[in-house]
Amino acid sequence: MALQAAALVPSAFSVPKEGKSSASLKDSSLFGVSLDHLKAEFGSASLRCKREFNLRTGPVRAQTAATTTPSVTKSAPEGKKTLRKGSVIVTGASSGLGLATAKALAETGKWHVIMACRDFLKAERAAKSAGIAKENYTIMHLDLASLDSVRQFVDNFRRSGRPLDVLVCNAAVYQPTAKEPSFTAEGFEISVGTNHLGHFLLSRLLLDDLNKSDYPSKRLIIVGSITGNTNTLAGNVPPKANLGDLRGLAGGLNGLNTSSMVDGGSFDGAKAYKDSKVCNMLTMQEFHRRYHEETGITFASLYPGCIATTGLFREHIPLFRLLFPPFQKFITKGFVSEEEAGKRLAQVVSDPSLTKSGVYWSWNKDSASFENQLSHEASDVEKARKVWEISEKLVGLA
Ligand code: LMG
Ligand code: NDP
Ligand code: PMR
Repeated sequence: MALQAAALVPSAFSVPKEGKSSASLKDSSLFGVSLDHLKAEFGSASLRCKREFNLRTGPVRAQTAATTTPSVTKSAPEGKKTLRKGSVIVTGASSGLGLATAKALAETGKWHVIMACRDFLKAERAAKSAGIAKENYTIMHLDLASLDSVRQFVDNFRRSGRPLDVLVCNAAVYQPTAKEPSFTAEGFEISVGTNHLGHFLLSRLLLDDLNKSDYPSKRLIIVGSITGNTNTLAGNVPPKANLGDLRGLAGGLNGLNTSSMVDGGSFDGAKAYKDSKVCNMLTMQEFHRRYHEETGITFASLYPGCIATTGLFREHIPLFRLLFPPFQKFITKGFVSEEEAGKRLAQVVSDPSLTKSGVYWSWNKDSASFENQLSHEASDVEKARKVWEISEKLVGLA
């Protein structure tokens, strides 16, 4: 069960990382062939801001310690004003992209990273072997496949008294070879349950905390992916993401009296993952439309590149795990190292030039960021609203 205490663990030497990334090829082309014809216009999604600011965070349990947000600036010895350390929560920071991002942020000395992980000891070992200095991180238990755990995490975080300046929803599971669905504690199919619903509740609850922050740029980042975007070649590799009319999601994804798939179809683990990423990208935009204007919080998503070496593929067949990295490195040229991908996500967390809200970031071959276009479904305003409304019922916020 949940380890509920936050802990500080000591650091060790840095593990040498891979060399420079060879990431190239924009999302929208392969072998120079443009996929622009597949693109749906981004629409006016990001322009419509509405609703008075109403932070309905649901039945949050008692907050035992008032969040003591230290003043955003402090005086240096010479009387010069310096920015206080930012405080960022990264979910799934025990491996892959999350760990690399935690390391990249911690190394700047400007961030304290709260590593929100389901396996406390794994996270502790990972932080140590990545060489993250102990004063720059705290590990807190979070199992996104349990809504109780999400609520516990929020309580524990608030008790810690730390401010929240940036939240990064990064954790994910991918079950490409599962024949049968598995389920979260509340009985949701595990990919959408963890990747989308767990993060949906987490970010809804923590929005209030983000809003209280006095940091110059407050951000909520939800990691997306190219494979959920059918306006790209990668997004057209079967099975394709498709949320349909959301009948399975509305039914609770329990696989009993309703389908375990969002669109109501039969179970497909690879599709469930891609669907969950579409939910992630739609949620980011819905957050933007509902809350950006009132709160000033930047809501963003991204495709960090194909990080073909991470634990995400742990359940894929061995042949896939063997061939996938060279395939991405030498054929698609979409490969990016964990280190490089971590720097990209760290940019979205802290780069002063990436404050635009409602954006899905990607990177070109020189690792320069650009605002990418989402597929028609992943930018569908009406679908975003419906996913939001159904999700808030499922997680007990409505
Ligand atoms: C499926 O597995 C599951 O069955 C399904 O249940 C679901 O989970 C789904 O999406 C999830 O996955 C699919 C998996 C199984 O397919 C792959 O693994 C395909 C991706 C890997 C492709 C490897 C291609 C081999 C290339 C080797 C390159 C290495 C060296 C590079 C050196 C380059 C030097 C310049 O299938 C398999 O694992 C079996 C493998 C099947 C191979 C299919 C080949 C398709 C390759 C297409 C690439 C196009 C190449 C164009 C070449 C241009 C050259 C310039
Ligand atoms: P990893 O498997 O390396 O990392 C995923 C992390 O999520 C792990 O730390 C894992 O914990 C954690 N996690 C899984 N389930 C839960 C849970 N129930 N509660 C809390 N944490 C959980 O994969 P990546 O680093 O590749 O994936 C990170 C993000 O990047 C994901 O959102 C993924 O969709 C996205 N992405 C990845 C791409 C890639 O090519 N790899 C491409 C595009 C997007 P544990 O260590 O305990 O297993
Ligand atoms: Mg894909 C530009 C080409 C490109 C890119 C950037 C990716 C990224 N992939 C591309 C092309 C292809 N892939 C092609 C041509 C094929 C057929 C051989 C192919 C296959 C493939 C498989 C079987 N690719 C995959 C899989 C997976 O199981 C991965 C997946 O879908 O996970 C959900 C995957 C991925 N390809 C990517 C990326 C980034 C992934 C995985 C991670 C993710 O989206 O989160």
